[in-house]
Amino acid sequence: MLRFITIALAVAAVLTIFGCGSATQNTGLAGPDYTGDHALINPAPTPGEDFGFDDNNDKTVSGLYNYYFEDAVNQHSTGRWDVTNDSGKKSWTLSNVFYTDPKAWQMGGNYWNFEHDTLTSHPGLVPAGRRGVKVGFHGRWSIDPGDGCSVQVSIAGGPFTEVAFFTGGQNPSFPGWDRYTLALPDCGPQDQQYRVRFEFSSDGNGTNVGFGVDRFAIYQTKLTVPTIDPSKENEGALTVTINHGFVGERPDSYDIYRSDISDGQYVKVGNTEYPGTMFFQNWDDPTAQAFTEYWYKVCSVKQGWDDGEFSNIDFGTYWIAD
Ligand SMILES: [Ca+2]
Ligand SMILES: [Ca+2]
Ligand SMILES: [Ca+2]
Repeated sequence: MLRFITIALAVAAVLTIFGCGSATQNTGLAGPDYTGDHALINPAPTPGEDFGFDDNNDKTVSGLYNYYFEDAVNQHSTGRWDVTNDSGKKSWTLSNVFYTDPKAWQMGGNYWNFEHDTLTSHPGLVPAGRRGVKVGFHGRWSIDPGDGCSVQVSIAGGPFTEVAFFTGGQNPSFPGWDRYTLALPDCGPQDQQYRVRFEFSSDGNGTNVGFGVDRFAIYQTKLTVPTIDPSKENEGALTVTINHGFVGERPDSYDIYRSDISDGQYVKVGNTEYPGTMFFQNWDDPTAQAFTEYWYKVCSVKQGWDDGEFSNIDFGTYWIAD
């Protein structure tokens, strides 16, 4: 008898550790199937992309990003999000445990069994045809295996679909914060409202800290801004050397604009593909005349993006070889 009890306790301990007892799974959740497949589980953090805004200037214009919804998460954030607490206990609250002073959204700290709570951004309008739309935020999470936080998107009032699911672990810098960037669907042929939802749920078996969200945005990274260096005394051709920008979204190609004088009217005179692997791109002006000075500026272009900001302006000349 003692031997049987020992085995039974060992089995129960294994079920507790792995959270795989069928009786402990969530039932009746309105969201996606938490026991089924998830498109992306525990994505790796994405260092390198950060937002210029903070709690003092969270409506600022950025040279690097187009923001469609942004929130540094502060004392004003209750007016920017919708919160539901569908089964009582803890709920999404503005916490003093933050990445950027003074607040961050937090679900739990610690959460209870049988939670079901949502945090949904107000709509952000994404312009027609926009590609490369992303959601970015700083996250701080520690969640038991049977529980999870689903990040979802709704477009034009449609159903929420899952983008990523966080469960059974914690972010690498925990109890610090890590930055996450997740791709969202392209915008359709008309302007569309995007909303992002964090849906947290827990089963009846074991709890943990929960999920925190700070410095959040639905956004697009702007195109890189090149610099140019046209030839001054080239032999046989006027060559515009385009040096790639190293910050921002890589372009499909560059548009080259030309004018006869530095502050004159610039007209598009060519386009050259972004070569990708090269450090720079040389473009020979096919209509430039020898011994004549021309002025140039160049911008990045890509389908689904606004044209990038113009490069520096510079002049070029060439002479004819003997
Ligand atoms: Ca709750
Ligand atoms: Ca904050
Ligand atoms: Ca649990």
